[in-house]
Amino acid sequence: MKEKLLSIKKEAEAALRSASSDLEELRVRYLGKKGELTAVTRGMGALPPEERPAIGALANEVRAFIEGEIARLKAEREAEAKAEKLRAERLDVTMPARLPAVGGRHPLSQTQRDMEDIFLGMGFTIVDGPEVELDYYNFQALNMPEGHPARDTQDTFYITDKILLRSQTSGVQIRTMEKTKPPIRIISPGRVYRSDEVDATHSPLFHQVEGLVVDRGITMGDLRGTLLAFAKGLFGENTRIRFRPHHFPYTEPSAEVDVSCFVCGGEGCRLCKNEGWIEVLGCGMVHPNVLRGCGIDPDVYSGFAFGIGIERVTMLKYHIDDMRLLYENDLRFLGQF
Ligand code: 2U9
Repeated sequence: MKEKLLSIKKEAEAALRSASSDLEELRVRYLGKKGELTAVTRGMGALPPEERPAIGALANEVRAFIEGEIARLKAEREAEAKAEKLRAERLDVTMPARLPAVGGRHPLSQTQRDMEDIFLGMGFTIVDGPEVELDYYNFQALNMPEGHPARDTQDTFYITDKILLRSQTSGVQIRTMEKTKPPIRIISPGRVYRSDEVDATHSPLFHQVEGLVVDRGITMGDLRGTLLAFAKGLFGENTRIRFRPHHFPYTEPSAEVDVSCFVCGGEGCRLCKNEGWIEVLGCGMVHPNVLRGCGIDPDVYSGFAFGIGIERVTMLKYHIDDMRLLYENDLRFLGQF
């Protein structure tokens, strides 16, 4: 029996030592209720009583040895697995963070916001309106009756003979005048459409900010002061403006407005083509027919209006020489703003 116990010990030791050994399986095989060691100790009853203590002690020693080996190997394997897990999941917390790619505002949106901020600062309210517009609000109410030559030059996208894509945001101002009594001080930024061929300075879809002020006693002096404040706000405190006579059907008198070149200050340079001045907007005193058509008495009230192309201002400010760059959304271009 002694030999049997020693051979179990030897065999178990060899089995446990193999790296691929299944510890639980070996525990069951040697120590389990039906295990080899248990079978031997069960047979101890058949031994002469004087041999039992020595064999019992040896059996206990073998059991303790196998139990100890299993516990030791188990702990060793667990420690190894934990070390391996730590190695695999190692984090270098000192590594610089990968910053998320943050978008920026499109230069057209930026210019529109800059312009809005300037007019908001002067007490204007921003008003919105439909891009699909009635002929009445785009032309008729603006002193351009059917057959008026200005209708042809505007090359409008018609949807039906009475519905069109607005070619200016003026319908917004007409609706405001119909609905509210003066004083009125509004701007209407937004998308407009004209059937133009695409080139470096034209697009069938572009953006403008139009403005309208109506009250008692509004004069061209108010128009000039407002536009000077706008020009200084957008192009810099030293900016000067000049008016050149022009014609629009909806304003009388009308003017085009130049700003002193913000690159050379008026000396003459590439941007202003040596003129010293750059054209940026159109404006005028609201035509009496337009006021009357909206139920505002032109003998009591007067007003001024202006229109500014957002693309044109953006291209000037950021020295962009081709309008198409503003619509292609190439991130290499947009990333520069
Ligand atoms: C009402 C009455 C008058 C708006 C005006 C202009 C002059 C003008 C152009 C600027 C560049 C259009 O985007 S652009 O091509 N606009 O020159 N716009 S006066 O006049 C109005 C508007 C509304 C009721």
